[in-house]
Amino acid sequence: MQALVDRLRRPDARITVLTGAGVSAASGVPTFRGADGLWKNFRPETLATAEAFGRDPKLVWEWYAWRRSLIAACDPNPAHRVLAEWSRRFENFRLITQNVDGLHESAFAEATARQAGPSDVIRLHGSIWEVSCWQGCAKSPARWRDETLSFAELPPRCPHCGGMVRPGVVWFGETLEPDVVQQASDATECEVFITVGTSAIVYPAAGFITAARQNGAFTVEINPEATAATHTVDLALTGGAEKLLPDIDRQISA
Ligand code: BJW
Ligand code: ZN
Repeated sequence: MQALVDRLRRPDARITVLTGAGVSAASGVPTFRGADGLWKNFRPETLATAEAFGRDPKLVWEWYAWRRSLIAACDPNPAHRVLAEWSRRFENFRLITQNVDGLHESAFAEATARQAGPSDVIRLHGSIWEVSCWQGCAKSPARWRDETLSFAELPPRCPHCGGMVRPGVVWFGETLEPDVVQQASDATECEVFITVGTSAIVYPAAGFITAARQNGAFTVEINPEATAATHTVDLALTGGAEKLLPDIDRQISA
């Protein structure tokens, strides 16, 4: 722990944090895998793929509408707040998230009194608060924000062509946006790389941990459980992000 704290005491330290569902667990957002995870009751291939959407768009939308309502009732927790504060404190801080819930962005807006932009939070898997036209009709933008909690019909309709819209998230088998991947890849050129609350099994996200190590970063994991990354990092801290991140923050401020 001291090795990490010493590195974080420099305001010009180049720090990158990669988060996953576990960072939002203390806010009440279910993770995907594990005992209480979303995949316990739902099979990914029936809900989180384009094939599943093509087969049964109403079922997929019911799942996303349920998750939207659940997330809308959640607030950022101390882990999101520390990371938002670090984005102000450190000159060279990058935050990459696999999460689609928008809680990093909410914490960032609270800490900085401005909305988070794409370079403040690098969102690998999109946003549950965005949608796009399933047909990709010519008149519609690539995606747009829609925070509706009770849709008049499921699937909701594209205002531009009347076809279906889909959630603005990245499903299995879909390619991530190339500029987002590039930004995340650039962020692995850092001195300290901290992976927080991810099982580190979904790619390309998990590969950024390896890339950071290969780029010479001191790599750290924060997670209550052992993961695919635990034995590859320089320092594995066992515990919840909502406790450990504020602990680290207190130590670097002391
Ligand atoms: C706590 C805690 C607390 C609990 N504090 N922690 C290379 C190798 C092998 C496979 C592939 C590869 N490249 C691509 C693939 C295929 C695939 C993949 O990775 N498959 C693996 C499962 C093997 N990847 C893709 O398909 C990606 N696309 C792609 O690469 O395109 C190129 C391509 C195209 C076609 C063919 C091949 C390549 C896209 C991946 C999209 C993932 N989408 C989802 C759904 C998003 C939408 C939605 O939300 O509905 O993203 S799946 C789901 O997993 C979601 C998450 O972002 C992602 C990661 O999950 P995460 O965040 O790690 O959550 P959990 O639940 O797994 O873990 C939570 C952790 O928190 C646990 O460790 C807990 O212990 C911990 N925790 N409480 C701190 N308080
Ligand atoms: Zn359309």
